[in-house]
Amino acid sequence: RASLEGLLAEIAQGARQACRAEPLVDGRPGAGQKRTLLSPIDGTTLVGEVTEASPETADRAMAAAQAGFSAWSRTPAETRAKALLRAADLLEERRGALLHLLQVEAGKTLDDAVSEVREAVDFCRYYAAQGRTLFGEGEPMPGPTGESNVLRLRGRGVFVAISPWNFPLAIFLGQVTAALVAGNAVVAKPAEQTPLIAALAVRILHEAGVPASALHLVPGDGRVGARLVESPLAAGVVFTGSTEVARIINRTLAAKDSAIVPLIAETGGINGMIVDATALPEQVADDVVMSAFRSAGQRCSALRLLFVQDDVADRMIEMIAGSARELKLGDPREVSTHIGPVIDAEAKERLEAHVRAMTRSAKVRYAGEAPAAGTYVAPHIFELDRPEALAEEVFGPILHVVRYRADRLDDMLRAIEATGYGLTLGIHSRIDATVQRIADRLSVGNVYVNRNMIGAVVGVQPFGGHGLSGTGPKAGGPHYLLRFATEQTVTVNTAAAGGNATLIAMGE
Ligand code: UN1
Repeated sequence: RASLEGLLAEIAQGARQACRAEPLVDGRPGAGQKRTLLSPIDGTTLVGEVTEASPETADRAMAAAQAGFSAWSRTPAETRAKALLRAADLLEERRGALLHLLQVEAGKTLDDAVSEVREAVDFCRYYAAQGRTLFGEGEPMPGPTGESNVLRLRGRGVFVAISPWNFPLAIFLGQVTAALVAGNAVVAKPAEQTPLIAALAVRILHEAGVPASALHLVPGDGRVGARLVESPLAAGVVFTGSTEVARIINRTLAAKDSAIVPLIAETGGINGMIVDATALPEQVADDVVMSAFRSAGQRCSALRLLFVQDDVADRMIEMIAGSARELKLGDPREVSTHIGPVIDAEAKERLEAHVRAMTRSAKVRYAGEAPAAGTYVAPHIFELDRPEALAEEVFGPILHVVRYRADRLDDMLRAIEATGYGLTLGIHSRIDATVQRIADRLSVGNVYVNRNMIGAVVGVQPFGGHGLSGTGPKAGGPHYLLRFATEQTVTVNTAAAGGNATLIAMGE
């Protein structure tokens, strides 16, 4: 109770800060078009104002980053890591303002907002720890006498970071800090729906010691993103968002004459969960509701397609619907709220069109109710005849259920595979052999057994998938930073006149 009151007081205090986002090129405001941002909570409350970068501002940011790269890439990895650690401390100090923005700009519940600040802090600390070992002096390689060989990792150049609105702080910072600690200069474009929290995160990183010449911000929509990706100065792109946009970025990069530019993409999923007859019903109900409806289903990890063994299907579905009925939908600033709004009117329309189509073609097993004002979408559970009836990722609080016969489990696994996605998978079973067989059979990135399937923890459950779900490597895992770097081997003939042995001390 006392800590909850403290938290609410922190948020009230944080809410007093003026909210503005503008392009930041070398730390100075850049030109662009102004736009006001209204909260998804009610569609009318003014959250703040954003200046969206003009094409010229985007170009200037790329050029400034290119200039800033040389000094930042030669800054010792230890110094770069320290800036991230300082940023983590500042994020904790400014938690109130961050929570406030997560709630009013992104519509997050208090639980979701608190977890997100935690995740952002974790990313900073984790990548700092990884970065200081990976990007140090370089690794001596074995070789013949009279020669020294060192392999070292270095930044690629200007990294373009394009991030989503569903984790506007954690994923924004995860991308940016990974690129920075690896020695890249960064031009970051946050989602057009959530530029304010990104702007605050950039101010924090600058204050923490990341030079303004190494980190530039360009708010705007897809046109700004396209401009950055098309730039001949882009040495790498890190993107989280839809599969469709990842494809466009891929094509743009593939057409470049200047270089082969890598893309690190984390995209969507039609994530499945398999529940067999041995699963514990109460546990299943809790985990399904959490996985499908928390964050209003707006997580790429969320459960979309639930497979329940037919012997227990009716009982399970009734229990799940019963748990869903307990969920409180509404203003996310109220502590008792479980589900807040979806991000904007466009998302609401798209989701409601899906609900209408499913209501016609499938069996409605649960239909919730949503407040009229703001962009709320009522949670729904539909029962489908066959898994193929869900053909695309539906990014909201809508769950689809299919019942299967035990001897047809393989057909279900094939259906999951046939979606082409491979992000998260849930399994509820008390038979080890079943769990093992399913996990072995499906090539998905994150498998969760007898628990919910969202909320991957940095450094604990590295997150990311394959196929249509992304390129890997996994965010928050030990291999992530490697993709942000190039490798250089330096071979020195130490037997040559005078010996150049000093060159091998890669202190730079
Ligand atoms: C996303 O929705 O883009 O596991 C990523 C989770 C989060 C990641 C979601 N850590 O739910």
